[in-house]
Amino acid sequence: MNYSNTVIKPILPSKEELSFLLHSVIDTLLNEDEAYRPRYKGDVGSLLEFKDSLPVIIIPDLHARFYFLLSLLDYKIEGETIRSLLEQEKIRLVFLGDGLHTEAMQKERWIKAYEAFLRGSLTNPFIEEEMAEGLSLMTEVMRLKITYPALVHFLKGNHENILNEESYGNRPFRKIVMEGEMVKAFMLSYYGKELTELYASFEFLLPLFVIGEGFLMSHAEPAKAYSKKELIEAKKHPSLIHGLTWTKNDEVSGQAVIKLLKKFQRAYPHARYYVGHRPVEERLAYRAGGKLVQIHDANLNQFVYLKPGELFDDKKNILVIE
Ligand SMILES: [Mn+2]
Repeated sequence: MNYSNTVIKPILPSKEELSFLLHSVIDTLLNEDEAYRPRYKGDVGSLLEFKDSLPVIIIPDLHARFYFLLSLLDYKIEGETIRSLLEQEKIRLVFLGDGLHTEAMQKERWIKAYEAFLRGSLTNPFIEEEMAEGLSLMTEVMRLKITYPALVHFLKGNHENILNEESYGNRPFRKIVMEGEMVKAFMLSYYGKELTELYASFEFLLPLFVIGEGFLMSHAEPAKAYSKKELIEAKKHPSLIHGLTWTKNDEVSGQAVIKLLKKFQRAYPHARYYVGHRPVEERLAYRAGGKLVQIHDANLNQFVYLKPGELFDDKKNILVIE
């Protein structure tokens, strides 16, 4: 089903709705089951470890593609929608992060929003439309997380930085115009300081790394072969947050991927490491000698569907929503 042709239109969540969802999702994230999200000194860790045989859906960077998420939930696998499979606890969803900021497809709108921003208009119709798409998407992600805490996981990407700050492993962001600064200004002006900071707390609580049966994941290619302890305690180490969310193509050798697979996937010699972050042309790209699979194609609404232990085949395991 293609929702962009229907009447469902993204709208900005009200302050009350955003506040309610943020408080609920923060509570959910703070109380995740230690069976898959180990803690340290009472704090929630940044590592997710799944030891069951549930099939997994890996969703690359959404970048405010609200209709992609709606279509994904209605996508049928072996005759059942993903939403129905979630209700039956038969599937797990892992989002690779980067929920906000539309990309090149909305270049014109970003430029108009920037012109208004330069004139001092922080909440102009262009940024409002942009944020309606981004926040409709993220509030739906929050609802999913609250409803299916053990089955829906959203990893922190470099765009999970609503305050556009340069601390805690974050870096300010700009691509087409000054997206990071404009979104921060919009949030402060439209929702106020308290809600914007609450959104930042939600982002900070997101996990960073996934170990499953036959797969590893993080938003970006890992800069180093971190230990399990480091991954659990990642929030204590800004360099580690940065090293899992910001790595550029060819910035690192790919050795970390190979070492991490050896360390955490002893039982699965064909295991792969899945990331989003850097856009790819034509569905996917392989790095690290074929061990790293990059799946963020901004022009396609695609995802990976994988059964634990299954050998990844890019012709079979990457599904595209038409
Ligand atoms: Mn990214």
